[in-house]
Amino acid sequence: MFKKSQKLYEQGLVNLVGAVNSPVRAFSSVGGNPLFIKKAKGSKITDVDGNEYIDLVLSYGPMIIGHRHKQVQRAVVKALKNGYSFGASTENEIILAKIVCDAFPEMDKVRFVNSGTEAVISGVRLARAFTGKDKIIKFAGCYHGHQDSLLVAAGSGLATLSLPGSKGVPEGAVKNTLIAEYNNLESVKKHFDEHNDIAGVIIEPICGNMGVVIPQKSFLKELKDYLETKNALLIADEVMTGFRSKFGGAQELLGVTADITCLGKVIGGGFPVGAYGARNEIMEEVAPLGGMYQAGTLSGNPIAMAGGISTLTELQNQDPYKKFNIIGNTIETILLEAAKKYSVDLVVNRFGSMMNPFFTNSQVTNFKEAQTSDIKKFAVFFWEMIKNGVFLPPSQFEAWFLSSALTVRDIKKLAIAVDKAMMAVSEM
Ligand code: KE4
Repeated sequence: MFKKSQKLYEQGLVNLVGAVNSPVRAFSSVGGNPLFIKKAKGSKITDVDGNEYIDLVLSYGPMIIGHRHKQVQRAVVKALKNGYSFGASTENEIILAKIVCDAFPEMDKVRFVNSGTEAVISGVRLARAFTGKDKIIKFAGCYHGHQDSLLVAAGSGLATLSLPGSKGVPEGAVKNTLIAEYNNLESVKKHFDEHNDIAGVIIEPICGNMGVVIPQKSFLKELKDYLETKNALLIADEVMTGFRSKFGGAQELLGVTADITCLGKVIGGGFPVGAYGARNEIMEEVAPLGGMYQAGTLSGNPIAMAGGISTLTELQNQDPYKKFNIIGNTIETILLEAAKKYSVDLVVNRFGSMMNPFFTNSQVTNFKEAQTSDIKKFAVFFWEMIKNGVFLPPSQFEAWFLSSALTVRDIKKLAIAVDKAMMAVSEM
């Protein structure tokens, strides 16, 4: 079933670390070797052995309207005919900037970069530049890309590999990083009682990197109101949530407005685009207007901009968010009913089109509770889903994503796969 993937894996080990370019793709926490993908179209992805899967990874979020959408392909091919990169401004950057700023009420200006990590590096630097303070609070289990100062108590790949932090990050790089507990405002206030140089708090408004963890009802609003009393900024890391649960930010659905918003994934539609944005008085700190420096050779790349413009335009035309809720609710029900049928402890956290199961009987409202999930059960479930034609993120601590290309037939096939996978878990 996976002969060619196995062969490529062995070849990949020669010049690529673990045969991958991002750790989570190594399948470390589910065992076995990584799949190598050949192509994708719509809701499906096909590996090099010709096995086709319903794709709930979507490149960890970007492929929200499905793979190889014809509008995106048309726009990108057209852009390619004008050239690939100029190191100078192009009209596409203005077009995408307007689409993004119009979708975020408090965002007057945006700066494009090449990844979510770059967006967060810049957003954090901007908070420090604007406030003149150094410390940043992050929440255990949230992941904000691989910049030194936030690679502590992080989720996603670090949680997957059970890494407390990263080697190579000097003590000095994290001395200005304070850790709080998601959904626990007191754990934030404690830091303000002890420090008077906190520039802000960075948060995933819906966390997707512990698996999905949802803010309890008034947590974000109370956090923002509290920060205003402390002249500190709220930085919303919407790299994953941006445009995923509404055409704009999850922050708006949660009744809160961040001071700085970081974006990625969907806004590039599979091409490398990150962005950070804020109201004018904050963004005017950024060079060439202000003294906060940030730059990039391929920032605003015209091909990537074409990918982003066409993806967001198609997404806005489709307005699939009601459909996402219906499909998401259906999949949640399928999972819970199968767990009940086979007496498997299972909790499902979902927010719109991002969701995932935890093999635990505890509620999951923070990183500690997420870690009560039985990752051995997850591994068995994962491989059974693969064998039955469903591609999931190979980690308990990642969100599943829905695309608007999913069909009723896909959901029926997924239901059969879930039943078989849950039965396999119950027989462990
Ligand atoms: P990138 O640098 O990977 O584009 O974005 C970093 C990032 C920042 N903020 C949030 C909330 C994110 O989820 C991410 C990246 N997400 C992971 C998946 N959990 C990317 C997949 C990977 O690391 O291979």
